[in-house]
Amino acid sequence: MSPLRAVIFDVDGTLVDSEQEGHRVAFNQAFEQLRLPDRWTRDQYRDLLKVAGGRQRLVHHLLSQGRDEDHAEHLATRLHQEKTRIFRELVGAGRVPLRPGVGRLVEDLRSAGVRLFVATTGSREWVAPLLEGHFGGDVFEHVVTGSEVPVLKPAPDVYLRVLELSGCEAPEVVAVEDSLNGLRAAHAAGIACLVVRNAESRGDFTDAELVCDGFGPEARYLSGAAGPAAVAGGCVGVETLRAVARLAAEGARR
Ligand code: XBP
Ligand code: MG
Repeated sequence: MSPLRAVIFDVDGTLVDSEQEGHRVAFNQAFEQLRLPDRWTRDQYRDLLKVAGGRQRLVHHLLSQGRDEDHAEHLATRLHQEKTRIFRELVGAGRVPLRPGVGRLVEDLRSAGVRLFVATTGSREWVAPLLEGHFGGDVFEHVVTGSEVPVLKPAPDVYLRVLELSGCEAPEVVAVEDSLNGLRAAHAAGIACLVVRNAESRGDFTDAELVCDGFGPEARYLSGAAGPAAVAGGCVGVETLRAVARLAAEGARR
């Protein structure tokens, strides 16, 4: 019997292609609304993604612009409230699409009886309507967002909270991520991780149990002990996640 009991999905960059045409657009519109000259280019934003959490990303940017800490914290709060409002509108307008192939994977996992959860750094104000819009209300048993945990990825808090809520043990679970912060958070919680890289993914993913470059027919094996057979046929499927789970189970037995 497969040891795969549950899969925990990251949101930004994993379930949805949300960063460059979504969050970055919302951040730039928030700068404009507050009459600030800052605008993030694609390259700047890709580099800023190493800072998890939109509000923390703003603090990092504002400090780098020479603002003092109190001013940066106060301004980041105002900017992030405005950005979140704008991003919710983008979600409502259908401007934050699923990544190709991930909707099929979610359905296949659900049909196979695998329990589904979400662990994201994103804010609940937009995560809830985004998941409702794409999946309805009964696909993910629990959704833990950056609004509910004291410390964001790469800290394990959001994943540990899902383990607590689900009653699952780490070796029975596989995380699906797109970023180094996400991989580190999953591993810090003792959870094996499939990384599905996207155009914004940067860093060394060598430690991941499996790395590929898409969910759909174009998916290519890139690295990981699960091996190329785990992505045979060019799709990330239930058997892909089961191959990662077997690795985790073997690791737990050592
Ligand atoms: C990615 C993030 C988020 C988004 C912005 O989260 O770091 O902060 O970039 O969303 P994940 P907020 O990949 O873990 O879903 O502005 O709401 O933080
Ligand atoms: Mg992500």
